[in-house]
Amino acid sequence: MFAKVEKQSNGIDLIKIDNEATKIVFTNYGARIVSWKYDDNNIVLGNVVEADEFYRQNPFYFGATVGRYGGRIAEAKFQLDGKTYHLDANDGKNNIHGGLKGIDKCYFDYEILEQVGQVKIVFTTTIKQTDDYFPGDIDLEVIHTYNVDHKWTIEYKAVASEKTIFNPMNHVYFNLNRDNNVIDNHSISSSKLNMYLLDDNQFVAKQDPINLDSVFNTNQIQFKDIFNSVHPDIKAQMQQYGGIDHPFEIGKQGMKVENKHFQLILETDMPNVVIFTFNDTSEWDSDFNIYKAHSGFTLETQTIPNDINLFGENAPSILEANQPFYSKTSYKISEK
Ligand code: G6D
Repeated sequence: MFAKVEKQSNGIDLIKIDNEATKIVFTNYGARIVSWKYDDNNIVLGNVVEADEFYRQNPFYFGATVGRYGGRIAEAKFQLDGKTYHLDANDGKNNIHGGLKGIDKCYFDYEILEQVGQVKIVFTTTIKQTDDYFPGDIDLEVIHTYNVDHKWTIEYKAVASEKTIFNPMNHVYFNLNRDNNVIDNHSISSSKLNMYLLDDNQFVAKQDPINLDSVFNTNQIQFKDIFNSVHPDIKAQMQQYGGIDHPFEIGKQGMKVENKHFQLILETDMPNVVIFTFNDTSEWDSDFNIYKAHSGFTLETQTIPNDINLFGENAPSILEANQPFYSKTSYKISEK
């Protein structure tokens, strides 16, 4: 296993890791994953051109580290300790993915550590309250590790200078199909698969999620079963959103996504996973936008979006001043 750095223009470096059957590429721009291949199969979207110009202009956040707050925040505001914070409204009147100066657009410093059986890239930056209008600055490390078992692990380590909210995640889109055709045929499973319903503004409506295993009477559910469900609540959500863009509660052991050829195992210590099936691809007017709806799916490990407005002082995303934050998520790919 080895890593090599390829310099691009615009200050973008590509860090390419070769592990025989699989190859994975990261960049300092947004501490993001650029490409992941199993033999010649693209496992993630956004890897058609491994070059700088592609990643700088892309509204889908391909592979980016997203934050400081991963999900939407209603009306771009929240209260903490009696003070109201006003954020960038970059999704209609809401805030999404950390706002206009989210960390997906940040150039991270980095160090590569080649270790026995793995390569580690430690990306560092400071998130400034003067950039994103959340309280406090945050010293952040995003550590990507790739190992001989074709397992990609992301660790987040952070310390905030003031009490704030912090909910980082990675916005990679997967597609395990060899022909990269739509992901409707992929199935998901976990010891628990509960889906939260959304209101008309894309926020969690009811705090009791639907148990999908009992709706579908199986513990292996294909995306197309959900897209075409006749269950009245699920059907209404699919009609409204064109697919899945919902927070899930999964079992402690993580979840599995598979098709005929590959399986992907997700493990995380975050409380929820937002699955987004890339429902509307028309937003990006570019020759690079070759994607149709359902070309990929995300597994965004985070708290329930808008938790600060839903749960107030009990929101899991609250981070106290000078207290270390640590979180870990991994994705392991294997051929069947
Ligand atoms: C996130 O949940 C959101 C989507 O609604 C958004 O369109 C996408 O990021 C870019 O997954």
